[in-house]
Amino acid sequence: MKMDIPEQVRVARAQYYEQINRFSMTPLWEVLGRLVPKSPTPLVQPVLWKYAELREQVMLAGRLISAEEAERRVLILENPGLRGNSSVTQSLYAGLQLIMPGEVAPAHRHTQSALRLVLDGEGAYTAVDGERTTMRRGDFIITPAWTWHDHGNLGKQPVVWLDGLDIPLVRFFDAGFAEPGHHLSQEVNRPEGDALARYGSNMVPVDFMQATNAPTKVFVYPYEQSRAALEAIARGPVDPHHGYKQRFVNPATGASPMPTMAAFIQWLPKGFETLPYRSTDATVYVCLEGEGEVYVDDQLLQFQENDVFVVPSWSSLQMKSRRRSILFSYSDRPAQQALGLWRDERMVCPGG
Ligand code: 1HN
Repeated sequence: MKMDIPEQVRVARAQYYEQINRFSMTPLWEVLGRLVPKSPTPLVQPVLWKYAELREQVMLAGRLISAEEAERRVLILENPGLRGNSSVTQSLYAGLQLIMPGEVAPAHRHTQSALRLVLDGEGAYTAVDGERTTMRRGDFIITPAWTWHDHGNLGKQPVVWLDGLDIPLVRFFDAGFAEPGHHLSQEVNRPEGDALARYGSNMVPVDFMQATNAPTKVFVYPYEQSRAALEAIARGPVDPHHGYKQRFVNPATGASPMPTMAAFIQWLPKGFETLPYRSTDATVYVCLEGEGEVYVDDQLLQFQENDVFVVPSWSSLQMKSRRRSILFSYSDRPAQQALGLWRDERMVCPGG
């Protein structure tokens, strides 16, 4: 209820606010509506980065600084509503990383969890906990919290991938720790493919038991496998809000691969138009194949291969594929679910 406030009262209140300000106090009633909104009021904006522009700029960085000097040669994708915060959404970070032939990105570990989506080039590897995996386009690779990781490029082409980390979330909790490795590259003590064979083949080692929210030991989800699965699924019935959409899991538990971030991959048939959908997890999308357009509330974004776009919390999302499209996405959904906060809504009619 809005009431007219007499001048005398307004002055008295203003004086009082100044007085309590000196004691580091402030009146709740002036901010209550903003503190407890009826529904999310995100600062995060819908935004799309064209890969052609991203690539051009990150290649320029390749001439200015080495991966070793930079530690990680990355251009951060900052949401226009959150400039200066290294954030793509309130809880998540996104960056475009480049590694040139012959370079290494030195070993380290930190409490932030990271995921990678390989976009461009061949011949690089990521090492996680003593095993290297060759990075191929579309591969979804994870480095869970506090695992040693380093990258290298043994090939002849520049390699570019998207990094997704929970940096703002960890910063929010003031729970960030990091440690440099003892060597530039960590020692390799398992053959390539070992973790995927042991933990990602509908089996686990005989005595293996895992805590429900522990990260998976599978650290690469090869695109070849995800794509083949989508192709098979796309012969069956389609979800009107999502097309054919799958959630990546820790195969030992069914939970998300890491406790703070979920990752998804979806297939939209040519010409398919989704019904609008919204959820409280602001989401970063990457187009792996195809092209199309999305409406984020009233804003139209057109995507092509390797373009990156952001859908804010509780914004209605409607997608239309011009060609058969494959989209990867990630969000903080498991963190929200663990805290009992996550909501979603399948909307019935466009704009409804
Ligand atoms: C990191 O460790 C990587 O390992 C990439 O490639 C981006 C951004 C902030 C902090 C650590 C990587 C990062 C990062």
